[in-house]
Amino acid sequence: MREVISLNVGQAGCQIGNSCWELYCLEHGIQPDGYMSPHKKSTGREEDFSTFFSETGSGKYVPRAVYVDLEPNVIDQVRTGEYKNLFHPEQLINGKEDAANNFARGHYTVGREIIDEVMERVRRNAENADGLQGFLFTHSFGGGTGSGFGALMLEQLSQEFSKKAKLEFAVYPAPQISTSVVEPYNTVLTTHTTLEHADCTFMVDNQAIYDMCRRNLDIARPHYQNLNRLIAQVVSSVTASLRFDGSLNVDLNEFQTNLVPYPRVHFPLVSYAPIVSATKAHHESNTVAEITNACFEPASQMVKCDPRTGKYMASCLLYRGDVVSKDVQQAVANVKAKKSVQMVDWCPTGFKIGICYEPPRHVPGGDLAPVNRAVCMLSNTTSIVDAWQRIDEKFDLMFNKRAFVHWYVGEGMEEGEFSEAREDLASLERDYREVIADESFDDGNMGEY
Ligand SMILES: Nc1nc2c(ncn2[C@@H]2O[C@H](COP(=O)(O)OP(=O)(O)OP(=O)(O)O)[C@@H](O)[C@H]2O)c(=O)[nH]1
Ligand SMILES: [Mg+2]
Repeated sequence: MREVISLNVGQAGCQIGNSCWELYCLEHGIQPDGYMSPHKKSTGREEDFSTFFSETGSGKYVPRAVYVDLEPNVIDQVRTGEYKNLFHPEQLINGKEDAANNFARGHYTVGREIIDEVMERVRRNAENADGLQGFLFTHSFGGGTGSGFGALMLEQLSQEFSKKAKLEFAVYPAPQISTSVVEPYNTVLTTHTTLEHADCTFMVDNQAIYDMCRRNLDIARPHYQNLNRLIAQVVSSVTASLRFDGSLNVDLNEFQTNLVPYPRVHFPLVSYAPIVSATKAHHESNTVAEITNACFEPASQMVKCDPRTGKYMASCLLYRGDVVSKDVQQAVANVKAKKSVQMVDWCPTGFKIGICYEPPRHVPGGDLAPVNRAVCMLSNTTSIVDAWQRIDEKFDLMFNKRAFVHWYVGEGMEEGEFSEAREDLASLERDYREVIADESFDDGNMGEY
């Protein structure tokens, strides 16, 4: 059971998808036209193309992916862009008009018109896989299509493919970069609707990524592509063990089992290191110890929150590249000695380690320096509740005045759905708080490695 189907929904979902496929193609030596690069050197490593690509009779590799947007622009750019021949035209689906930042349009009205066609394409991709492992969903929480149509798809996927893993990467809205004021509404509504349908959700906070681009990569005014290429490195790290060999491979199901102690508490915090520009790269030695340490710095986190104020329920460190187990053990021991990392009392298992030998791939023209090793940390920490609290407060400010609610009611939603969704998010916040309700905070309790 290996294959994974990527579902890229709405503008953010599709554009992040573009950066991911650009990177996967580089990693696997596949050209933008879908054929294997003639220069692809045999690395002697075991690779599994079939996880993410299907091979046609003519030797072309086609992404196991479906792109959907309710309007044509973003997908037209794929159709005419450098990777236009990589995809089969049937994988790229768009409607005529977008969801206008409105969850209700994506979920109930405009989205309904296209959902059957989309599910049909997903089904066809699923039939094309021998042992489908699951789905990797990318979308924004804040867009009308990403939130509303994304939720509609996840509901249907959960009915039809209840046994398959559903992992999502979701763009958490940032006020400075956001395109609309109602993103907190869409975020709360989509989270409520999908809470039971997604197994594990990795949030990427645009503000956090934006700050990394400015601070670490010296990009004065980052564009979406700068953000997306960074996000793609993270998505690639999370999925590398499914595609490449390593001494300690952690597969999709293993992640979930380790990271999700209760079904609703499924939003691990992602950290990544090193994030360093080419110009600064030769000042860094980038040892296993350094990149491990960096994961515990707030500047490496994909979501702004303070893990020192919470407790860890689980943590996975996924290394890739030139990394040996001995160095990892040493690095983790050092972190233990120095940092105050608190594990919950009832789950003292410490860190799960994955090592994949494939190093991160440099994207030509990209911002990140070429490096020979990197690490991605996934930790289920109670401090991520900060992110929910922030969005809930913004929701309340508007909803107390019933501001903008008429746009949703105009698409057939009832005000009661807002209250119900908000109630559910309040209970999600409580779920996180209860995890540590009766525990004391003592120093150095970090469990066993
Ligand atoms: N990281 C990242 N965020 C994006 C990108 N495009 C849009 N966003 C963010 O996504 C949110 C807006 O959602 P979109 O994905 O553009 O909206 P959509 O899903 O196309 O929905 P509608 O256009 O309303 O139908 C805002 O928070 C944007 O900042 C992107 O390429 N990368
Ligand atoms: Mg859009």
